[in-house]
Amino acid sequence: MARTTLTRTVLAAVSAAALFALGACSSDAGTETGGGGETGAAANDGVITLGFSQVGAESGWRAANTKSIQDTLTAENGFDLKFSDAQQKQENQIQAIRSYITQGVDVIAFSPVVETGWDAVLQEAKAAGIPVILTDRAVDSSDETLYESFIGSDFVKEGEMAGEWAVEQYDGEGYKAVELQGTTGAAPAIDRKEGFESAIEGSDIEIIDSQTGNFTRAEGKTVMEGFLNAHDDIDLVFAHNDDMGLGAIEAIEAAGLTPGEDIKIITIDAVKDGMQALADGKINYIVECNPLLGPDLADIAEKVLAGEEVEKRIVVKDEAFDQEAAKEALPTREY
Ligand code: GYE
Repeated sequence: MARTTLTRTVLAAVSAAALFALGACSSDAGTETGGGGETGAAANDGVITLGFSQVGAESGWRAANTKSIQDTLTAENGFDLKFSDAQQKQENQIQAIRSYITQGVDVIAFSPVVETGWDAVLQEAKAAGIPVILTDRAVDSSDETLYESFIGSDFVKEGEMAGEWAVEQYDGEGYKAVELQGTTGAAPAIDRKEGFESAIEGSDIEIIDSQTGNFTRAEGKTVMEGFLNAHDDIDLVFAHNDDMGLGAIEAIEAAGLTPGEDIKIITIDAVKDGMQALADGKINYIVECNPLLGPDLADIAEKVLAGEEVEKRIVVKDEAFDQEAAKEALPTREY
């Protein structure tokens, strides 16, 4: 298994970029709402003011994602980054986006904590002539003109890869599995669940319990403690991210069992701590989710403001690691 390569798949080449660029005027007071023909970036010494609303700081993946964005969207690279952390609350994200609209930023980017409920605020951004770029997670909206581009992984595929490996390794053993779901309503939680379930269909692996651990280590541990109290026949944990898997490891060890042996563990992300646990034999398999989205975000923001066509969907391709591959990859791992 090799390390991940970032590849792009063009699903729809043309977006409303040109239209938005015309309307994307920037002003300190945020009163110009477009139609004047000059782009915000050009009108503002070439500096792109980008308002980014991050989900939170819930996981190692999120920390690496934030770092990638902050390290890329620098003054040196021509950006004035306004960054806010929503602490996993949709209302905080909506508030941040409204504030970016009021400030008249050139472009807004965000990673939506949950899939639904964005249309109203995105309409406001559109009315103000401010283009929006989605990173990491998708919105569930029937109006694709509300955003320019969505950069992120295929979460259904990630769940499928996890499920396919489980079937390959364990089908025929009658395994009982428990699932630690990500944040309720979040795209990666919905999609990874769907992908995993479809991959194990027809096998004798059975999911006997499934609850959210909100993508955090602490909640992953608590939920796993509950699973261990309720069931004495757990063979496998499928955790929607490494952090919840790491929390599950703590609960399993506290119960006097050996993670990776008595109870097998499959997770998604492949961040450093997860990869270390995989190399140590405590996790059995990890599907990668690449968090280094800063460079793609910078590139798309520049193109949108220059009136160039951008890809409506940029898929970050993910691979996967077993224990041997983790040992090999760890020394040169970026995150
Ligand atoms: O897998 C998890 C994080 O949206 C892909 O969010 C991201 C997920 C990631 O909290 O660790």
